[in-house]
Amino acid sequence: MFLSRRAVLKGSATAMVLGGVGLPFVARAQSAEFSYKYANNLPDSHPLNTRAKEMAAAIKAETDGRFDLQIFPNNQLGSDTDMLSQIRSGGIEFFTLSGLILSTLVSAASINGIGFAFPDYDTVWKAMDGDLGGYVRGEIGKAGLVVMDKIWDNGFRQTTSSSKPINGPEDFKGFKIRVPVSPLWTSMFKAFDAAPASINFSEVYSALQTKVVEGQENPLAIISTAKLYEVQKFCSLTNHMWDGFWFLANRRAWEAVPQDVRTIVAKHINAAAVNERDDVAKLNASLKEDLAGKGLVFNQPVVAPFREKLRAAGFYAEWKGKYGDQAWDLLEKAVGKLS
Ligand code: X2X
Repeated sequence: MFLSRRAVLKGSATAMVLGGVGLPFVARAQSAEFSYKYANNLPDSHPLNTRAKEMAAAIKAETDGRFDLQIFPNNQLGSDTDMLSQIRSGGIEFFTLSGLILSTLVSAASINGIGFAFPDYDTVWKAMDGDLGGYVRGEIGKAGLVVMDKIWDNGFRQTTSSSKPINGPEDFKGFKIRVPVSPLWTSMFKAFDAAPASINFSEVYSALQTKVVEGQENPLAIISTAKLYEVQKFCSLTNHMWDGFWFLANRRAWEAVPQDVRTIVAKHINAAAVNERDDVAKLNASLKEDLAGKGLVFNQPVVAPFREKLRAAGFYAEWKGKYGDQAWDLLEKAVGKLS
């Protein structure tokens, strides 16, 4: 922040001089008062980044160039673990992170990822735009980060593998599966008697390619845009959890922005989130056929035995205890009784 403001001051001094010699476009290009970085872990072609680019242009236009949002997709600025520490220190100003990974800092933030909790998107958006999401955002705020109101869609997660399809919970036994860095993910796949390995998304393609792990789980939009189908054979539509990205801001950087500009920035970020939800839903409808055409073999397992296995392993009881009654009640109010 300090450096970029200094650069802005220097920039406008230069621009004043250059402006006199007939290079007005230099003055325009350097006139942003706030030049903030937004980093994320997804490929450039994922709807999250397509909508982010649109949103950055809308913010620039409506702030008359005062606010310039620079997007760094695809782990260009590091893994999720790196970026989480950068958003806390102010090295980056904005970052989208799965609530499940954010739970390494804010324990309540993984609650939407409880296995088989959400039956469909209607239930997801009602909860995340309603009381459950409000509760989680409150907890994120207490941890010193700013969070935008609307969560972005990652999606319902499916299981891919290079070795075998997953037809029932017994197929997870001993299965070497990559999971993101989050206690909830590890706990859930341990409850299935799988062998989960915590690996940041930046390393997933190569971990699958070199067979460090047999499989991974992600929504179809990621399996497609990150080209995981190139290094996986089977896709089992397990729909085992719903995952979304919270749009986070470094508090000091956010509070340095005047209120009128903040209102514009937040408005466009939240609008982009709502559009991105739509894009991902539409993609999901067409991707199964598309990915099958690329050689991925699909199967649709029955869900009830997976849920039963988690229940029998004490998974729901354990996490109810960890989140506490208040949070768990909000989850059950949204999705029905779980344990
Ligand atoms: O790391 C993953 O698998 C991803 C991209 O889905 C998340 O950000 C949780």
